Amino acid sequence: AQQERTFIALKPDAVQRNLVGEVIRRFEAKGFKLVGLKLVKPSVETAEEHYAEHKGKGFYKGLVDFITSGPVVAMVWQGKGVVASARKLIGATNPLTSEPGTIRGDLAVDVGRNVIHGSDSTDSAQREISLWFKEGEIADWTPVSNAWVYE
Ligand code: DAT
Ligand code: MG
Repeated sequence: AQQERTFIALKPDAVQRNLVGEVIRRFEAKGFKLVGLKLVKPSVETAEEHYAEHKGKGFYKGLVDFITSGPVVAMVWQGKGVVASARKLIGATNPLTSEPGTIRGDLAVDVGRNVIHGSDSTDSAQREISLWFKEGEIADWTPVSNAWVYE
């Protein structure tokens, strides 16, 4: 269960607003393990595949335009229950209704500028990790803090 992985992306607004460190800090402080990290300006093809489930919706084009508008920090985080836990750390999709204490609740206002993406299931996580990362770009390691994070 500690091997569960999720895909997290800091969107172009997060990079522009200098929130990269703040968001990474929250995942580190929680106790999750960073196993993949890169700054990339996504191609339209990658963005469309990433958001394929939303194809046909009114906000799809704007979403693809936005996510491809600048560099994104793509990450893979690993840990017990990390997929669901990351979604809780991130908060609701619309930042106006995200709870305070969540990333979107604390750091964002508009749904089209909501700072961060996180996989919504372990299946989505697998699909998204393989879309954004090659095998050699993910590095597992053993944190010295393991015994103090896990019982
Ligand atoms: P989430 O990012 O919380 O998984 P989602 O998968 O439903 O949310 O949608 C993907 C992104 O699309 C979301 O982060 C912001 C944008 N989006 C979703 N619903 C929207 C809407 N009603 N209007 C504008 N943008 C929207
Ligand atoms: Mg989603």
